[in-house]
Amino acid sequence: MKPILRKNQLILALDVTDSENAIRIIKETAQYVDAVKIGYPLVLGSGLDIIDTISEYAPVIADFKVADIPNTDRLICIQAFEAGAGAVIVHGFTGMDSVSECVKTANKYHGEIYVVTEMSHPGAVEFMQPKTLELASLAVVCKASGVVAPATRPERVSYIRDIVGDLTIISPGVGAQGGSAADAIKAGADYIIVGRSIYESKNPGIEAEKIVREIENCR
Ligand code: OMP
Repeated sequence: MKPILRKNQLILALDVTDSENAIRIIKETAQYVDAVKIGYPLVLGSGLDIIDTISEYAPVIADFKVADIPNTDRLICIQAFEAGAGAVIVHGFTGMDSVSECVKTANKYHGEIYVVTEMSHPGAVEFMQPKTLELASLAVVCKASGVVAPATRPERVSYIRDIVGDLTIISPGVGAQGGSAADAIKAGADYIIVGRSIYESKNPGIEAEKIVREIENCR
């Protein structure tokens, strides 16, 4: 995969379900995004081959939130990397053996693993937030490339930054979920993940450019 360069600091969450729409949106936004995050909506809607198609425009992060026993995790990660993904998002609550297996598999493909720490939605405070320290620490111990941290709570991005040191932080929750790109970047996120504000917009390219300018202005 092409390396994810810290250029625009924007990752597009391409959560549409049909390939035609997905290709239209990435064509309009490719110049503004550093990577595209593809998850279950698009893969289940249009097949795993969409990863390869989209990776012609930008590196792909497969958001499969892998959360199983090590062997099943390994099999899922192999499918994602073989399909052309450069990175896979995994859950950490399954424990060190599961996350380590994902990292080991990623290393064979020169790929990356991102571990979810605290999610961006309100329900994340129920069970995840009390374990953020452990989940973020696990990412460090397992030598993951980075973590996912909530742009909806910039103070938690700062907290997570202190735990993970120089690991990459990718941060969803901007726009539709109420978070601000500038606040998350100032709090220590390396990349902002944005979905609906871009792909539901009449002009995804203009919307993506607007977010990139906002990030530039807060550097
Ligand atoms: P929008 O809310 O439409 O901008 O999309 C956010 C994207 O980030 C979606 O693909 C979510 O599945 C994803 N996401 C979160 O919103 N919150 C999280 O805590 C973690 C993720 C993720 O792992 O990407």
